[in-house]
Amino acid sequence: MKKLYITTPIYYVNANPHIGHAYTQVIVDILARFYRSIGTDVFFLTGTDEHGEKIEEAALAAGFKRGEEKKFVDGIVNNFKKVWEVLNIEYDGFIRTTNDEHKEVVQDFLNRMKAKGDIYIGEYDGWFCTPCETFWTDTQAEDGICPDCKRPVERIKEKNYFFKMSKYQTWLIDHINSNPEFIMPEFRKNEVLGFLKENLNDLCISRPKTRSPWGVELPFDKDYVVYVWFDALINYISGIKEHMDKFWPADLHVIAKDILRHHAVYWPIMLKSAGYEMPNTIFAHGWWKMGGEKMSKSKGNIADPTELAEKYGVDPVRYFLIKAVTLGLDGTFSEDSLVTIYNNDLANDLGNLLNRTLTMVEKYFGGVTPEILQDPGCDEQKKRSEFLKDEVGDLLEVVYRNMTGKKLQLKQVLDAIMGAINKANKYIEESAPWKYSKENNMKAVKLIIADLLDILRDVTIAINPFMPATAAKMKEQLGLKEEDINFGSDLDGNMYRGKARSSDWRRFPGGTKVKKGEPLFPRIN
Ligand code: ME8
Repeated sequence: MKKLYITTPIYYVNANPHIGHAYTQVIVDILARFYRSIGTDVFFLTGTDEHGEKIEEAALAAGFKRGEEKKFVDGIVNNFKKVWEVLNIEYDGFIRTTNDEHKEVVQDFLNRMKAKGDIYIGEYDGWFCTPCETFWTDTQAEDGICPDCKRPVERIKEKNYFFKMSKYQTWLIDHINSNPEFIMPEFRKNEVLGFLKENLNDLCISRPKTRSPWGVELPFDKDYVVYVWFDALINYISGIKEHMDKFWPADLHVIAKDILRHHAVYWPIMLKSAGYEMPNTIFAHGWWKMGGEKMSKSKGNIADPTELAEKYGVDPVRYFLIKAVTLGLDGTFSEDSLVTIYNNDLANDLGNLLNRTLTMVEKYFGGVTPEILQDPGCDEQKKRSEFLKDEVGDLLEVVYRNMTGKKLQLKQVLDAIMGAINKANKYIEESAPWKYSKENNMKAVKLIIADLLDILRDVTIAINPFMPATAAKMKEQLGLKEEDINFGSDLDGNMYRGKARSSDWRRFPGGTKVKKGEPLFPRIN
């Protein structure tokens, strides 16, 4: 793939980010880092959703007056940016819906839809959930309760503008059916198709300024602002306005399941109406829960990513978020499970492998890695290669396949990495290099250490997108150069093509001075 345009949702700025928001950021950051490392031209867009009644209410509640909303949101936006910096999130663009450039794109988009004859004025008589910023019909909001968040909805009756969504329903169903990777995971696609079995209602896309003026003015009626979801979705266009030719259509919109309908129904129809190409994939991950409920700022059952990163380190938090849950499913957050995964995977397995191997390089070879031995006929080597082949020989191949697949099997990548690390630790026990050393069979010791170094190098390459700071430390300790740990190049500077390796897979440079350092992950008791 030559280019990758990948996005996160833009988050509401009514409160500070929690671990649920961090989750999406980390997923997208990992993918962006991986694709950059195989030479793809990546644009990673994130940002903030700053309009709508909900934000206005939060500003007023925080003591700001009408007209001062921007001051309030500026503060929260900075908090978001700080958290992303802490978590080592390397985005290419940050879009704020209060930017003038964004507003212009929204207005242009609406004008295109209007010119197409897809917008009309009518009377809205129905329900509105302010926390979800969503309109509901009588049947959907049974007993005056929002079907999503279960909070009371408000009855609204007013003149508004509508978007003819219904006109595109058949087209959308066809599009979803003929593009099997448009909505992922597959069970979410089926959910959307199920929803599309009912007739789509036209969507109310305006709010009278008399109710709330905090939004983008409708280009064709200055008494109204745009419904905040319309304003928000268009960020995916306004955020790459200067690079549309190169990056549109989006390759991957990563979201959580709560906003699937907006992305898989409203957004494609809006794009179709305004004359844009469709994104390739919308991937909806699950929810982090706490106390049995979705972690959510309005409920207050949240975990703070900055506090966790301070306590356990940034990389362990990134690692935990991916390792603990298969992408697509829900997960229950607890610090206990973070600590368990930290101790098992990072302190015991990964940290130990590096530490033991470097200790042996120091002890047996004065801290300089042994020359690469090319002796595939040697019995010792054959035995060891057999032992290591499955989990280790194909590691980068497995990583490559899972990272580039549309299923986003990131947990499976970490499982494969941990499988290789475990195997390597077992290999140390089974091959017992200290015995060979006692027998003065240094050729065998060299072979074993060279195997271990090669595994460590592959592990460093494979974990780099997940735990960039750890990969950098491993690189330092192993005495490797930046290009050695880049997925896109092997030691010969060739692009990695997923070639499975057999007994001649050693490529760790011999004669390298290692620098054993502090343990990567001290155990937490
Ligand atoms: O919906 N578990 O913003 P938002 C997993 N502004 N992910 C979670 C989560 C949880 N408990 N809580 C939040 C909006 N997220 C709109 C989006 S996009 C054009 C407009 C993540 O602040 C997840 O990515 O409510 C979810 O989709 C997003 O935050 C919702 O953020």
